[in-house]
Amino acid sequence: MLSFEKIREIIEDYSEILIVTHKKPDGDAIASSVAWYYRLSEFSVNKKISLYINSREIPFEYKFLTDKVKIVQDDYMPSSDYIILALDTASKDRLVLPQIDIEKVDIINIDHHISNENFGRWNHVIGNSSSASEVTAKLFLEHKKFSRNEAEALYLGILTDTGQFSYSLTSSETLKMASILVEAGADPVFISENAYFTKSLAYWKLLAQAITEATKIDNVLIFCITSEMLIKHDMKISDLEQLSSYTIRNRETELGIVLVGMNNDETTKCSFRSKGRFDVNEFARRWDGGGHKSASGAYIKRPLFEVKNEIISAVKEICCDKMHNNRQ
Ligand SMILES: [Mn+2]
Repeated sequence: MLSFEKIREIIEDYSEILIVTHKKPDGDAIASSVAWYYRLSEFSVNKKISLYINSREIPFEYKFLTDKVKIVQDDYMPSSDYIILALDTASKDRLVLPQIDIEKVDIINIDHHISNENFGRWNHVIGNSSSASEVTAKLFLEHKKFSRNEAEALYLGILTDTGQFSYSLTSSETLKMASILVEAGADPVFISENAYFTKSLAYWKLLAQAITEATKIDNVLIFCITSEMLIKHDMKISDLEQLSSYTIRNRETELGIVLVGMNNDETTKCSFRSKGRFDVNEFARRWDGGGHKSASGAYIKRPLFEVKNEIISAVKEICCDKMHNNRQ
């Protein structure tokens, strides 16, 4: 475990800090990265602070955060003497970087995934924390109060990773931190409007089709989004952020699954959501994925319909039995 002071000591030995996060960044990934960018830019004036997020993958609803900061391009080359600060990323292969050789770089790994592989030279992983943004907020408070920009970013990260304070990792600590962030200038109305009320009608039409065509097995609901559906509704994969949360927002579902076909359905992105009684981190591990007990995911390099059949079999064999047993 690291303290803010320790992180400060570590980065003293480098002339540049490159902040990075995971593929298909969600609200928490973007928010925690942006917050670190603000904090380090402020006190490390003699160092270069660079932020890299694949700009093509930033969901529309979080652009209000990234529009205010400078993000380096894909062909960016850091100075010879730099360190990576990785946020919200469970394993090294999930990191998205500009064109650099990660094997030669020191990494500080700050995260909250219980599946985190501690891939950094230094690791600060709090597995029971709601979000990388909450982990970050606690570290920042050891140093000093939040600026308004930091507070806005971190509130957004906590809000989205807790499903608007509804998932099981929402603790009294989380809510206290949200309160401190609001006191520091985060505007809950403005942030919620951006994060949740800016979806296009095309998004809702896609969701309607996904619900209409969903597969339901006992208390498991599976949405299947094909590449063709994305084209039909003129949507990108990055527009689908939060879609998986709709699978469990009804009283019939305990476990929700969203399968998205990528590259013409040749590869499959899986998201798993649970109301908390079923461990989806464990479930995702069957396909080398991971995450949290109530939210996890996996990328499977096989066609969508092959994966769908396999997941349906797994659901039939294991999930239903397990949930029946849990209820007894
Ligand atoms: Mn997160």
